[in-house]
Amino acid sequence: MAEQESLEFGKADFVLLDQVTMEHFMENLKQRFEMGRIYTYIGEVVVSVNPYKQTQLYGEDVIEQYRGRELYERPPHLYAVADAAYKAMKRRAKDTCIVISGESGAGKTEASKYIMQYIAAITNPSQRAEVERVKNVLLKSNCVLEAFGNAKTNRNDNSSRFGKYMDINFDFKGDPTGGHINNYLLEKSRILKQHPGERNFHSFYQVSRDRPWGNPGITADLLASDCANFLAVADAMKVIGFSPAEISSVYKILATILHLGNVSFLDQGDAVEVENEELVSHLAELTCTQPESLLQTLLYRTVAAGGGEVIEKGHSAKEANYARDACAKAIYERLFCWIVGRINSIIEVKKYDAKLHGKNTVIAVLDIYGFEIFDTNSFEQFCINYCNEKLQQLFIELILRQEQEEYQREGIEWQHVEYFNNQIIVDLVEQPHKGIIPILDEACLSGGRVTDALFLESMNTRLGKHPHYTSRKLCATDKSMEFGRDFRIKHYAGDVTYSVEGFIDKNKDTLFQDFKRLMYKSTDPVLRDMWPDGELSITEVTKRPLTAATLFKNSMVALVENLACKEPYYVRCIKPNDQKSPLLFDDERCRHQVAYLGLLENVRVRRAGFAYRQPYDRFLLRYKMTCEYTWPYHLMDTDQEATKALIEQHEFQEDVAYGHTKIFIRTPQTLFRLEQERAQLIPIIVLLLQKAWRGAL
Ligand code: AD9
Ligand code: MG
Repeated sequence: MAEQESLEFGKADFVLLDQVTMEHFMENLKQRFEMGRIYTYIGEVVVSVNPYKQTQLYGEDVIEQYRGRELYERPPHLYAVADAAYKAMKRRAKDTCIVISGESGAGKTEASKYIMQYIAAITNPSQRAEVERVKNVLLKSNCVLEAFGNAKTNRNDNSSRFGKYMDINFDFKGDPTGGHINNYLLEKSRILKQHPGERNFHSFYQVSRDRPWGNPGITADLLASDCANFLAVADAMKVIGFSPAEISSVYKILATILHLGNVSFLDQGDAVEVENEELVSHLAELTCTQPESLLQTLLYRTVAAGGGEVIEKGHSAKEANYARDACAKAIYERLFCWIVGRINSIIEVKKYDAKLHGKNTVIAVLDIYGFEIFDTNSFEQFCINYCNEKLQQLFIELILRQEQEEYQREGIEWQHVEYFNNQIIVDLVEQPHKGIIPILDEACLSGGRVTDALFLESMNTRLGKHPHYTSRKLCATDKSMEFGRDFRIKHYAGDVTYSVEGFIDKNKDTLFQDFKRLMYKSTDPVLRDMWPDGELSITEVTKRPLTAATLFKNSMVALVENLACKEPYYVRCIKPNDQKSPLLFDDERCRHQVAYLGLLENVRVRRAGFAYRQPYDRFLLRYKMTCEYTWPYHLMDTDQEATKALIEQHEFQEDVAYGHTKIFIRTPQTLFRLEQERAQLIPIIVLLLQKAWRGAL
C-alpha cells in the first residue's frame, strides 16, 4: 500500500478506508482533490481526477523519485504504474498493457502522454543513437496524431476522435527499439458537419484560415494555439522522418478536402453540371490528376451492367453531393491511416534486429475515446460507447471476475462481491443475428429500399423486450424521445438516446469505385499510396465490403483479445465537473463515475483480496534460503507444509492464506521483506558455495 502521507491528504489507497461505502470513498476522493492530490490507488489501479490546471507533478525531479521504486514506496502517481509495468516487463519478461479509461475529458490522453514521457525518461541510460531515434518518434507522433485526429467537442477542447493503441517494443536491456500504433475508427463525419460550438479536426485550422466545412461561425473560434501548433506539427513530421515531399503532399491533401467542400452542383434538368468549374482544375492540380477525369468522376459513376459490360451513369445533383461528401470523408480517413502507417514503418522493429536482440517485450498503452453523451447522438457515439462497454467488460473480467473465481478455485475463504456485469449490453450491441449491429447490417444488405426508419422498426420488433433497450414507440410516455426516430440504450455509464438518422448510410460507407480509381491514378505518390484498392476496375469489384460497424466490432474484439493476454495496469480517470474548472468538485457527477466505473467493487475485491500469489514450488524456489527448515531442501510431505513453516518462522501468518496450489499474500510489504532477506543472503550463499567447491577440488 502506498506510503502514508499526512492525514490531511486523506488515504493514499482506497483499500485503507475505514469503511468501504460510497460516502467514505467520495469524502476521500474529494479531500485529496482539494489538496491537489489527484492520484489515489486501489491496490495497483490508479484513480486520477483531472485537475484542469498546470501542476508541478511531472518535472524531472518527480520522475527521479519514482524511478525503480516500488509502487507503495511513494505517493500515488502515474509514474509509479508506468514503472511497475516497466519492471514487470524487464524483470519478468512479461508483456504488459496500461489501459486508460474514463469518460470524455477525464484526462486519458494527457495521462497516456505522461506515461510515455516517463518511459522515455528512464530508458536508454547509455544514449544509444538508434534508441534515442525511436523514443523521439514515439513522443513526436502524439503531436501529429492529435493534430489530425483530435477536435474540440462540447465535452473536451482536445477530444480524441479516434482510438489509439500503441505497442512499445523493448530489447533485453529494457530500451525501446520500436513500436506500432493501431488506430480505431476515426469520426470522419466531422469533416462535413459539427455540432454548434464544436470544431472540425485541429489540422484544418492549422493550415488555413479558410472556413473548413461545417459551422459558419468557425473562423471566430480559432484557438490561440492553432498557429503555433502548425509549426510544431510540421516540425514533428520532419523529426519523425517524413520527407519534405511527403509533408507537402499531406498539406495538399488537406487543401483538397477544404476545396472539395466548395464544389457545388447545378441541376439542369436532363444533366447535372459543376457550378464552379475553375475549382475543378485547381483540385486536379492539388491531387495531381487529370481535370477531365476528375470532372467525369464528380458527375458520373461506372456501373457493371452484367455480361462484363459497363455503362456510365450520370449522378443526380443529390447523388453528386453525396458522392463528393463521401469522397472528402474517405480522403481524410485514408490520410489519417496513411500517417499512422508511415509512422509505423519508421519505428517498426526490423526482423533481423529482433533476431539479433532475442526476445523483445512489449508495453502497450491504450488511449481511446471516452464514453460520451451529446444533445444529439449518432452512429459515431454508438460506436464509441460500445467500445467503452467492451473495455469495461475487460476490466470486470480481469479485475473483478477472474480474481474471485481464483479464490473459489483455490478454496480460499471469501465473501463474494456483487457487481454489475455489463455483458448484457455488449450482447445487445454485438450478439450474432440478434444484436443491434447484425440488425443494422441486415438492413444495409437489403438494398436501397431500407430506410433508417425501417431499421428502427426492425430493432423495436426484435429488441423491444430487452431491459437495456427502449424506443419512443415502445415507451409512449417518455416525452424526451422524438417519435419514431430515436432509440435508447441503457449503457453502464448512463442512458444515451441515439438518433437513427444516417445509421444506414454511415454503416454502408459507400464510396464509388470511380473515386478510388481516380486517386489511384494520381501522380502524387502519397495520394496514390492511400488507394491500393483503386487498382480494380468495376467488373473486378465483386465482394461486398464489410460494413463500418462490423469492421469496428471486429477490431474491438481483436483489441480486447490482445489486451487480455498481457499483464494489465489500469488508470481510471474521473472528470471532476463539466465546466473544466480546477476548483469545482461536482459531487453528483463524480459519484456517478465512481459508481459506473465499479470502483467501490474494485476496492471490496481488492481489500478482501491478496496482492500476490505464487504456486508453492515457485515460492519455495525463490525464498527457501530464508528459512532453516527449507534450506537447502525440505523434508516435509508437501510444498504447502514447507511454505507454512517458512511463513511461520517469519511470523507472516496473519498476512497470508494457503490455497490448494498457491500461497496468497495480502500486502506487498511481506513480499518486499522476503525479497530483502533473500538479497542479503544470496552473496553469503555464493561465497559458501565457492568455498565448498574449492574444498571439493
Ligand atoms: V476524450 O475521451 O479524448 O474526449 P480525454 O482524453 O479523457 O478525453 P484529455 O486527456 O484530453 O481527456 O483531457 C482534457 C483536458 O483536461 C486537457 O486538454 C487538459 O486541459 C486537462 N487535463 C487533463 N489531465 C490533466 C493533467 N494531468 N494536468 C493538467 C489536465 N490538465
Ligand atoms: Mg483523449
